[in-house]
Parts: sequence; structure tokens; C-alpha cells
Amino acid sequence: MVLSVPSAILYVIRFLFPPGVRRPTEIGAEVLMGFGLLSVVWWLARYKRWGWLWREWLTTVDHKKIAVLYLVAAFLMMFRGGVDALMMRLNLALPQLHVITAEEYNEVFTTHGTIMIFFMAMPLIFALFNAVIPLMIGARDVAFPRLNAVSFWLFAAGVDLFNLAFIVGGSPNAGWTAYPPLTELQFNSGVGINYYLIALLIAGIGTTLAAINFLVTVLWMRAPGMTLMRMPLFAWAALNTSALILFAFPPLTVGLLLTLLDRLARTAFFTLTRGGMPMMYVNLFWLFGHPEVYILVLPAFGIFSEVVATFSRKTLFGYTSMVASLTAIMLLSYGTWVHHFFTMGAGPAVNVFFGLSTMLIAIPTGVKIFNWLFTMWGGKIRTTVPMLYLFAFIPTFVIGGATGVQLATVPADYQFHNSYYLVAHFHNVLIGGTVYGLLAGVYYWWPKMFGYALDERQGRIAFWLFTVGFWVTFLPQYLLGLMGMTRRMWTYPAWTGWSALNLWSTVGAFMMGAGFLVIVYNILWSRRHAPREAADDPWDGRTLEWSLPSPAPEYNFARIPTVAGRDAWWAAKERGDVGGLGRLELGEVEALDLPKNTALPFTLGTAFFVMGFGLVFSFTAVTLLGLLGVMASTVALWFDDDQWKRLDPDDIRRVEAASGRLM
Ligand code: HEM
Ligand SMILES: [Cu+2]
Repeated sequence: MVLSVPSAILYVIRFLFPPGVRRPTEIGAEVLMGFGLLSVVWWLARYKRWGWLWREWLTTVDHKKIAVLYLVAAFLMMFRGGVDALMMRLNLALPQLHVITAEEYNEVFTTHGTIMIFFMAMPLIFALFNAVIPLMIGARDVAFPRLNAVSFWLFAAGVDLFNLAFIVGGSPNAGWTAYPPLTELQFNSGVGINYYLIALLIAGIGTTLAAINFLVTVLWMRAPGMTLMRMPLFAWAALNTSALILFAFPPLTVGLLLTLLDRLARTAFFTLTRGGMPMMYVNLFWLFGHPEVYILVLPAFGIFSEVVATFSRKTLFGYTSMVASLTAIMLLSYGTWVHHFFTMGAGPAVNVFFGLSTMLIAIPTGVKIFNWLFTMWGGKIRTTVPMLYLFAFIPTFVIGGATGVQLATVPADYQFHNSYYLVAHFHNVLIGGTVYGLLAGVYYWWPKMFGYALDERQGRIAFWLFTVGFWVTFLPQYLLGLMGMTRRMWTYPAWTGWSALNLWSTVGAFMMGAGFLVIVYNILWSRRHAPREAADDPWDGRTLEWSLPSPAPEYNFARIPTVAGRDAWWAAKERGDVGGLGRLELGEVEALDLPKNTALPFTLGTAFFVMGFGLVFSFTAVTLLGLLGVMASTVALWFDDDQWKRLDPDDIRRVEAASGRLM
């Protein structure tokens, strides 16, 4: 074939806009995204910020900056996942509304679920781990700063690839669980599933590396004197979460990889008609999937434990039982995965075992709830925004837990399974637990990250929109579930009698959407107008991060503090000895070695993206090009000995003096 210019253009147009797949809504969204991208480029060019972007962000290995990168990604994905949710709720607002087609509905619940779990909640967790954990345990950085950047850029490659599906080639449509046969080539020949598999595989490598990093950081990088049992609860949460990720992600990786082989290499691991076992995939997926829900909620438990102690001005009640219950939940969560498919016929003995193991988790969870309540008991409570989220979290999570126990009751689950009762249950725990916890953490640590607090009044408005909106959305869904409405249903006829409840649910969803907009406004407003003073320790905090200036200097601690007990910063303030904690005499300042910026994690991520894109479309040349880039970047990282830069004592002295920290 002779490749003329017009035919090449035609090819590109056909590729971007395959006939019969493009719809006006999608093209509209793409135009909007194009404008968004162009305006970012325009801004960078207009204010000559390319160098700044490269030096400060794309090549950074500073955990505090990587935290900001994760935060930005998480908020963007919260927006996209939220728009997906609103499209679904709009379509279900009235019977037979047909705003979107059945096929589009499949795509939208798939991208919504996948994005919210993997690309919104996970990066928000790593944003807070990065922003807080090293400061909290008295470390200069994470254990492996370069690996930290690699983790982020692999995650970014996954996010970019996943979102590219919307623009080039078509979105995945088999649910966030991607069960066969829905993912089999025979029934699903587009590239959407390839995108899903490859994006999650790449991001998953990043997440696993990040887990290793935080595991080692918490175990090895603690300040002298900070024994494990003196660690703040959030650090315990990071430790347990990382341990969960380390053992939960491998089964997911295997499941995704074998599905990919079934599609690209025509193997038949999960293809029933050719002797494969779809149930094997389902087991692999949930062997990951159930621990995943605890990966999502343990950080929230850690955050609320910090928040409740600070704003009750009391030490956390039942510290040891908190640590024990976190660890118990971590271990138990590996033994419950079959509760996601009781109806698949494993038999009563197996089902009862997994039903009981699930219910067992209610015990350590209950212990934690009581400990938070007892911490507040008799405390001097300040109802700041993070505390409001705690107040709302407790009843919401208890109800989510109670409906979880109902779903774990095997005979009852035959009724509830795949109904809106389930949809309401998991949003109850995912929003009431994970999202509330993470938002509380964002409001709590924002001053530490950026040097100013988010406006409280706007924060409250967002909180109320979110919380009222939440119940208006999901309470009707429990009822709809009991009335027989099944999950993933794209529309329904009027005679079902589901219309009123569905309309309420949609109204609530839009209230939550408004809450999100208020949070964005809150951030933009506070960035401009919030006072910059008194941000070092605005909440009268208890843990080490509040002993530092906000934002913390690049090296965090000029001198690593020595810790003598729990709540070390609070204890120092009580003793009237804040100077004793990590501050320096003028003559004491020594040069420090800090990790040096590097472009290699970014190039590695980019190469993974190229390779992934090539694999999605089976473009061999592109795949090989990407693979070459991956290998080159890895080898370069491996042999790069120039990893440290030296910070002069004079520079450190200047920074410390500017924040009044030289004695
Ligand atoms: C504004 C808040 C939210 C609304 C209104 C909302 C709404 C919805 C709707 C309408 C569905 C599809 C139900 C169906 O047809 O089966 C859904 C599914 C789902 N949502 Fe949400 N959601 C919200 C937030 C979240 C968050 C924060 C998460 C996770 C952290 C999440 C995770 C999921 C998952 C995993 C699914 C299942 C997708 C699947 O069936 O494959 N959602 N949500
Ligand atoms: Cu589960």
C-alpha cells in the first residue's frame, strides 16, 4: 500500500474517531480536555515556567513534593470519577431517561469504580503518607527517595494510560472487577480491556514499590528513641497498609497478567470453552480485592486516631489495643475473600467459614470505634473540619459495617448479592470511611504541606453538602436494593416503582458534587487569602511533624530529634522544652547530604507509558521502543552513582534562622 498524505490523515482520523463509537458527549468532553491542556501549556509558556516545572516537580525526589504530585493527581481523578458518578445518577434519575446508552453505562461504571479505587483513593493515601510519615517519625526522607519518585511516575503512567482510553480507542467496560468472560477477546474485542489491564499492571508495580518503601521507612528510619510502641498511630497505619499491599497486589498482578495473555497471546487460563477456569480469576481478584478495602481504610483509621487526640487535647485512648486491632484487621483481611462470591456455589462449609471470618473483623473494628469515643470522653473538644469528618465517620462507618455483616450472612447474601443494597453498603464504607478519613487528613495536614490552613467556614459548608448529600444518595439505595433493583442496571421501567427513590439518590449525588466544588473553591480561595502566620503548629499538635516549620525545609530536621515517649512534641511543649527537640546551636550546624534530583524516574514512567500504549494496540514497534526505554532508564538508574548533593552549613543556618529555629 502506498501511504499518501491524505490517506495517512484519514487513518489518524479513523483511529481517533472509529466509526459508530464516537458520540457527541464524548467529543464535547475531548474538546474541553483539549482546551484544558492547551491552557496549561499556555500558562507555562506565558510565565516561562517550563524550567520550574522540570526542576521543582518532574525531577524531584523530595517526599514532600511527591506528596503534592499525588495530591494533584488524586483531585483530578476525584473530579473525573465524580463526573462519571453523576452521569450514571443522571441516567437513573427517571425511568427510561436514556441520557447515555447501555454501552456507555457499562463504560462509565467501569471507569468510575476503577478510578475511584485505584486512581483517587490510592494516590490520596500515598499523598498523605509522603507528606507526613517521614516528618512524623523524625526522618529526613523516605528510605529510598529515588524509588519513591519511580513509584509516582509508574503510577502516573498508569493513570495517563487509563484515561487515554477515553480519547483513543475506547473505554473498558467490564466493571472494576473485570471478570471473565466479560473480558475475553471473543466477547470483548475492543482495546478497552487492554487499557484496563495494562494501566493497572503498570500502576500496580509503582504501588508495590511504594509499599516496600514505606515498610522500610517506618521500620528503619525512625528517630532515636521512637520505638515501635511509641509511634503515632498514623505510622502504624502506614506500616500495616504497606504490609497489606505487599502481599495483596501480587495475586492481582497474576490475575491481570494471565487475562492479558488470554487476550494477546490466545492462552486460555480463564477461558471456559477452552478448558480455562474463570473462577480462578475471581479468586485471584478478591484475594487482592478484600485486603484492598482495608488498604483503603486503615490509613483513615490512622488519620482519625491523630485527629481525635489533637482536637480532644488528650492522648489517644487505648494505644496498645489500637495497634493490636490494626494488626488483627490486617491479618484477618486475608481470610475473607470468598464473601464476594458466596453465590458461586462453593458449598455451605466454605461459605460459612468465610461468613464467620468476615464477621470476626467487626470485633477489632468495634474496639477502635470505642477507643475513639473514649478519647473524646472528657476531652476539650474543638469541632474543626477534621473533627466534623470524624463525627460523621463514626455512625456512617458503623452502619456500613453493620450492613457488611448482613451481607456476610450467607443465606441473606443470596438475596442481597449484586443488588443496590450492596452498592449502598460499599459506598457507605468507602465514602464514610476512606474518603472522610482522607479529607480529614487533607484538612488536618494542609497547613503542614503548604504553610496555610484551609478556610474553616468553607470547609464546613463542603462538609455539610457532602454528608447530607451522602445520606440522600445512599439511603434510598438500600431500599432500592431490597425492592429488587440490581447493580449495574443502566435504566428501568416506570412500573417498578423505583422512580422516587432513584430521583432522591440523584439529587443527593449532585449535592455531593457541589461539595466537591466547594472544596476546590476552598483550596483556591485559601491559597490566595489565608493568613500565612502561625501555620507551624496551628492545631497545637502532639506529634513530631508539628515541631517543624510549615512547609518543612528540604532536609526536614536540621538535627534528628531524640524521642522519649509517645506524643513527643506535646511532651516537649508540656516540659517547656521545645528547643530540645531537633533544634541547633549556631555552631552545631553540619553539612547534610540530600538526595539529588533525577530525570530517570520520569523517563522510566514515560517509557512504561509508551510500552503500555504499544501493547494496548499490539503495535510491535511502539512496544519495543517503550521496552527499550524502560531497560535504558532502569540500567541508568542502576548505575547512577551521582545520587547525593551536599547542603552547606551556611545554607542550613540561614533556613533555620529564618524560621527562628536557631538557639
Ligand atoms: C459522589 C459520590 C459517589 C456517587 C454518587 C457514586 C455513584 C455510583 C454509582 C451510580 C455506581 C454504579 C452502580 C451500578 O450501576 O451498579 C457506582 C459504582 C461504584 N462506585 Fe461509586 N459513587 C461515588 C463515590 C465513590 C467512591 C468515593 C468510590 C471509591 C473510593 C466509589 C467506588 C465505586 C465502585 C468500586 C463501584 C462499582 C463499579 C462496578 O460495578 O464495577 N464510588 N458508584
Ligand atoms: Cu471483602
